Amino acid sequence: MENREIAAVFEEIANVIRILQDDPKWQFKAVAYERAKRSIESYPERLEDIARDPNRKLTEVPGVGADLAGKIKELIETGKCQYLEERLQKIPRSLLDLLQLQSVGPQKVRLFYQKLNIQNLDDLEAAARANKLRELPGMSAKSEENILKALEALRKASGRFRLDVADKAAEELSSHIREFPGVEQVTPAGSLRRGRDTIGDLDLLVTGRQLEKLPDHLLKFPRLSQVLAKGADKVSFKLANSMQVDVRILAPESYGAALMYFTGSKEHNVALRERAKKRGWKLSEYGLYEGDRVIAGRTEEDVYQKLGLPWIPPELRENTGEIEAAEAGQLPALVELSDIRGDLQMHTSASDGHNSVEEMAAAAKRLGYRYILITDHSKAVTIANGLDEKRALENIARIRAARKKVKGIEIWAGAEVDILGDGSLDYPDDVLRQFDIVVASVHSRMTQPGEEMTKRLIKGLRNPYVRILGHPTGRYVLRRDPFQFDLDAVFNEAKKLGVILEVNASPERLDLCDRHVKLVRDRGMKVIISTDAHRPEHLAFMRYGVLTARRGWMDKQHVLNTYPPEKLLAELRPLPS
Ligand code: DGT
Ligand code: CA
Ligand code: CA
Ligand code: ZN
Repeated sequence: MENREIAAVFEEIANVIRILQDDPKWQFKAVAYERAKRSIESYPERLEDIARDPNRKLTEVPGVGADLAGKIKELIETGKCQYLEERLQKIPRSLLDLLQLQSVGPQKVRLFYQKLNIQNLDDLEAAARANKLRELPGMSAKSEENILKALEALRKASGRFRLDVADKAAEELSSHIREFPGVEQVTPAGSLRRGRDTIGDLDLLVTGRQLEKLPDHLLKFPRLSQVLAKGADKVSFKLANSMQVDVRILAPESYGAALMYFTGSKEHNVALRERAKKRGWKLSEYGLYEGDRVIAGRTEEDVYQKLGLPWIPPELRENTGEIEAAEAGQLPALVELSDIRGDLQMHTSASDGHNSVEEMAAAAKRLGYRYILITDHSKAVTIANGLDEKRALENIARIRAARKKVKGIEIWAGAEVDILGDGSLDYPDDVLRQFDIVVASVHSRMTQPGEEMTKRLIKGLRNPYVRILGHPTGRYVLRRDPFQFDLDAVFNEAKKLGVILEVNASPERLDLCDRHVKLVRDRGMKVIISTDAHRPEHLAFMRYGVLTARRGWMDKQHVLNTYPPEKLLAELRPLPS
C-alpha cells in the first residue's frame, strides 16, 4: 500500500468524524487524523517498508502515535480499517461524494444531511434547484449557485460527455466546416456515430477538393479553446467545455475505409482486420489491399461486401456478435426514427412541463405522429408539482377537452404515477381506472437495498392498471447508477404480466440503456420508446432513444410505438373489467 493511499484513508476518517460529530473529542481526533495525513503524504519513505522492518517503528513518522500506527498496520495487512468501516455504517456512503465539490466541506455536508436529508449529489442538486439550500445557516443564493457550478464542473471532470452534448457540438462544428468552399461531406464517426450514451471525444471526417487551407478555417471555430495538433490531414483541439475534437481530412478514394476505421469500435475493427488477413488482404483506414493494390475503400458497403458481409449498422459495431449475425444473414432490421408513430411519456404545465396539452399535441403532429400520451406526475413528486387526486381528475378533463379540439392526432390521458417506497401506487385504483394508460415510475427512496427495491418494483407492476414501467432502472447518464435490484426478476415479472418496459429517450436518462434493451430483446419482449418531454423541443429526444434501442438490436416489431394506434392499444396489458 502506498503512502498516498494510507493518507487518503486518514483524510476520509477525518471527514467522517467531522460529519458525525458524535464523539466528545471529535474536533481533537479530526485534527489528529488530518495532521497525520499531511505528514504521511510527504514522508520520504514508504510506510509499508517501515512497518515490515522489525527494527523500526511507524511512530517515527511525525503525527503518528501508537493508535494511528496500529491503524496503519491494519490497513497494510488487511486493506481495511475497522474503525472507519464502523463509522461509515452511520451515514450513507454517497454522502462523501459531496466532498468532491469545491466549497463543500464536512460541516456543510453535515448541515445538508441533518437539515434536508441530502444523501447524495442528486439530492443536493435537486435542493439547490429548488432554492432550499439558501435558507440554511451560513448559506446564500450565491453559495447555492456556486454549488450548482461545482456540480457541473465535477461531471465534466469525468472526461466523457452526454450524447446530446456531443451531438450538438458535432452539428455546430459541421456547419462551420461546411462554410469552407470545396467541402463535400462532413460525417461524425467514433462513438457518436455508433450512438453510445456517452462520448469520450468527437471524431469528424471531412472530404472535398482543395482543402489545404481547411485547417486554418477550422481553428477559427468560435468555441475552440486550445489547439492540440495541426497537420494537413488531421487537426485536434479542445472546445470551451473541454471536449476534444479530432477532425480528419480524407481523400474521396478512401472515404469508406476511413469512415469504417474511425467509426470503430476498435474491437469491431480488429475482428474485421483479422477477417481480411485470413483472405490474404490488409485492411487499414486507407482501404482494403491485396498487396499494393486497393480492392475496396470508396464506400463502407464496398469494403464489407469484399469481406463477404452485408453492411453492418454502426450501432451494432461492438464485436458482440454482429459479425457472426451478418455472416449468417441474421442481422436485425433495426428500428428507425421514421418508424415512430407516437410518444407515450410527456409532461405539461399541469405538473412540471412548460406547455399546454394543445402545444404538445401540435408539436407531435409536426413530427407526423398519430398519438401521444400525456403523463403528468402524481402527488408524491412534490418537487415536480405532482397532481393530487382532484387535480389529476381535472387534468384528465383538460386532456379530453384538448382531444376534442385538436384534429388529426389521438391524445390519450395518462399519468406517470409514482411507485411508492412500499410498492403501492400513488393513486388509488378508482383514480387509476380513469386514465387511458398508466405509466408507473420510481422517483423516491432510490437507495433502498436491492431486495426491497425488487419487491417494490414487482408489487408496483402487479397493480392491474400499470401498463408501462417508466425509466425502469433509474439511472442518470454519468450521474447515477441504476437502482440496485434483481433485473431478471423484474423483467420476468413484466413479461409475465404484459407490462411494457420503457426506453426513456431523454439523453440524461437513456433508461433502459443499450445493454438492458438487448436483455429485453433476448427475452422476446417489446419496449416503448418515450421522450419524457417537458417542452415541445424535447420530443426530438426520440432520436436518442431510437439509437439506444438500435444498440440493443431492436427491430420495429418489438417497439410498440411504431404501431398504429389501435394495434398499439391492443398490444398493451388488458385493463381489469
Ligand atoms: P470514445 O471517443 O471514447 O467515445 O470512443 P471512440 O470509439 O470514438 O474511440 P476513439 O475516439 O478513441 O477512436 C475513434 C475510432 O477510431 C475508434 O472507434 C476506432 C478507431 N481507432 C482508434 N484507435 C484505434 C486503434 O488503435 N486500433 C483500431 N483498430 N482502431 C482504432
Ligand atoms: Ca471518439
Ligand atoms: Ca478520437
Ligand atoms: Zn419520471
